[in-house]
Amino acid sequence: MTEISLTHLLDVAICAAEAAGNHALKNKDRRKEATETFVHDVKLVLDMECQKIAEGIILGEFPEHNILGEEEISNSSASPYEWVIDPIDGTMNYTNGLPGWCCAVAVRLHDKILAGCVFAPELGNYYTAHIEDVAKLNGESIGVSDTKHLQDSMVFTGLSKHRVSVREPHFEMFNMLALNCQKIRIMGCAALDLCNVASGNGDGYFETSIYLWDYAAAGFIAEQAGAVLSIYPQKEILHGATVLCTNKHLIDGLRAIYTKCI
Ligand code: LIP
Repeated sequence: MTEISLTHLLDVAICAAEAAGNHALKNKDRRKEATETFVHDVKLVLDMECQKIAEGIILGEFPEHNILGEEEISNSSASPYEWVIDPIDGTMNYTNGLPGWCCAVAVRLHDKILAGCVFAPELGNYYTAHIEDVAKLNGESIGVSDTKHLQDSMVFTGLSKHRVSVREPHFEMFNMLALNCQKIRIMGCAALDLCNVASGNGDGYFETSIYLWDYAAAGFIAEQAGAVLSIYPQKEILHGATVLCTNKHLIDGLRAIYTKCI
């Protein structure tokens, strides 16, 4: 198997995220076209269109690679390379005309992420990293905050689309975060929350019942920016997990909250 350079992989991730993100941006007038509506979620026509655009870029360059996307999975090949795609993360923000959405593309080799890009079209932000380079925002190096105490921290979180009752663990986690952190924020886009942690525009991220495609690229970018990323898989949700991400000072505090709530 020929070795693919990290810069080549990252360039393709950027191209794929950019093409998908720009398609969603150009078609905002169609942002309400839904294929399915759920109690706490929506599936958009543009979700699938953007997934296909990202896939087309990737498979055009690497036809033998595998794809794991929010809208589609194609893992027929024996290739150890897999591209993880969230065509529109922050779907409900996008469909409601809010700017906090993005397209996230990561590539992993034998389940280890090598490169990733998160493109937020309405913010004009490209978050990028590969395994041998630091995390960057629009080409400039970024790093996590140095906040040392939870009571001085701002932590991003979310309420899962799977929430069915107030006894769900994430409501208890939400309460614990609200009591122990200076501020919590629900911005509705896991990938941008993690990128905000990476750039120091917030101190931590903590969410349960979140999917691999939501956090793969952005969690990797946060790690390359100096964050500690803890993933706790949830067996009851395929590709679902509880995800914690913060700087080295706050990780024990967030882990303690998680341990109390599970
Ligand atoms: C969203 C996540 C967000 C979470 C929402 C939803 P989507 O992903 O980014 O953090 O709280 O429930 O899962 O559905 O917009 O791709």
